[in-house]
This record gives sequence, C-alpha cells and structure tokens, in this order.
Amino acid sequence: MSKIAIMGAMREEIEPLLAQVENLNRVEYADNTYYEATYKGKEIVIAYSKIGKVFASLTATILIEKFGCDKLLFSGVAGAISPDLKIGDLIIADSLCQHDLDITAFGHPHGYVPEGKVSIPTDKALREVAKQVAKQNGLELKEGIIATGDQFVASVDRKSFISTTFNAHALEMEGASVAVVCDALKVPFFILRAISDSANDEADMDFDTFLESSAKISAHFILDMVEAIE
Ligand code: 3QA
Repeated sequence: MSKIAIMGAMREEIEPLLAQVENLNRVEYADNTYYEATYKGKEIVIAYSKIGKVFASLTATILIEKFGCDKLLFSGVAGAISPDLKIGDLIIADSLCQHDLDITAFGHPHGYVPEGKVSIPTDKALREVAKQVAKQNGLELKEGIIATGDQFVASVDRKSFISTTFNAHALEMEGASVAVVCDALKVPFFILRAISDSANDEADMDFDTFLESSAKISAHFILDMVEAIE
C-alpha cells in the first residue's frame, strides 16, 4: 500500500488536515516537524515546509527519502492570474515552471537552466483522481499552468510578465520546486491550490483575509483524494 505525503508551505495550509487525521505522531527532523498519521486506513505523512522554493525542496526530499512516501500531494493557496479564477476557486497544476529562474543574459529562455526543464508535468493518474473527486462532490476544478517563484507577487506588471512568458494561470512560491524534486526521484506528485488573492495591488490584504478559508477548501479536497487513491 502506498504512503502518501501531503505538504503545504504555511502552518495554515496543513492545520485543517491535522484536524481530520487519526493516529498522529510528531517527528522532529531537520529543523521542522513531520506528522505521521492515518486517514481512512491510509498511511500519510504531513508537513509544512515554510515559505519558498528552497524550504519546499528540502521538505519534499525528506518526505520521500526519509519517510518513504511514494506519492506527494501539495495543498495550499495561490494568487490568480486568469481573470476567471476567483477567490476560493480550486486549480490543479498540469505543469509547473519557475518564473524567477533567469539566465536569459546567455540567450536561454526564462525558467530554463542547462540540464533542467522549463516545465514539469504533474502525474496524470493523480489528476484523474482529482477530476473524479470534483465530479462526485459537484465541485468545479480548473486546470492549468502554475508558475512558482521566490516572490509574493502583488503587482499587475509582474503578473502580466508571468502570464505572457509562461502562459500561467496561477502563481505561488513552492510548486515548481516540489516538481523538480519529485521528477528527479520519480515520485508521482500533484499540486492543488485554492485562490487567496489576485496577485495585484490588493493581494496582501486579500491574502490575509482569505488564507485560512481558501487553505481549508484545498485541504478538504486533498483528504477526499487520499480516500479515493488506490
Ligand atoms: C505567501 C504564501 C507562500 O507560501 C506562497 C502563499 C498566494 N498568493 C500569492 C501571491 N504571490 C505568490 N504566492 C502566493 N503562497 C507568503 S507571503 C505572506 C506571509 O505572511 C501562495 C500565494 N500573490 C507572513 C505574515 O507576516
């Protein structure tokens, strides 16, 4: 049977998960806390990484290499790029890219470094599970490209750069680094985000207002997925 990692970036993103799971066991490791648990008879390990790509890569690596997780689900919030994404809407990543990775001075495209990939797709089977869960619950699930960078985007200019350069529909600060780790270690992964703001000049205010409610929407969906995963 599989052991499923569920990660978030901020405490608020995993708290709704911790409230629902059973047989919680805290493990302190690498300056962070990992929560072994079960949900509907399935073994899971939950952690929040702290914000940004570096912390997220560290946590994803530990969930896989130390805890032996063989699938990884990310649950959290994101800033919307597409105007049809409203606060509270769910989006799953088809693929992810790093919008702040830039060696364009050498003629390379944005998001690319030698021996790397501009875009990394998520696991198709997990995306199918998500669509099935959405259908069962009568929920709308958007699907698209998610752009990741070590910046809280609160600017229409930056947002439109990310939109035109990467065709991205939403943005956040961890997904693509989790993708790099899971792709390299050949672990199927899935990234779900509920919109907390629109990455514009009101983003900081909206984020503070909607972090908790949107994080909950994402977390509850993820738990339904855990139940549905074979
Ligand atoms: C933002 C969180 C980080 O983990 C990425 C939320 C939602 N809206 C975003 C936006 N730009 C980039 N990312 C996002 N997550 C952390 S900064 C605020 C921290 O509060 C996704 C995301 N517009 C600290 C309180 O002092």
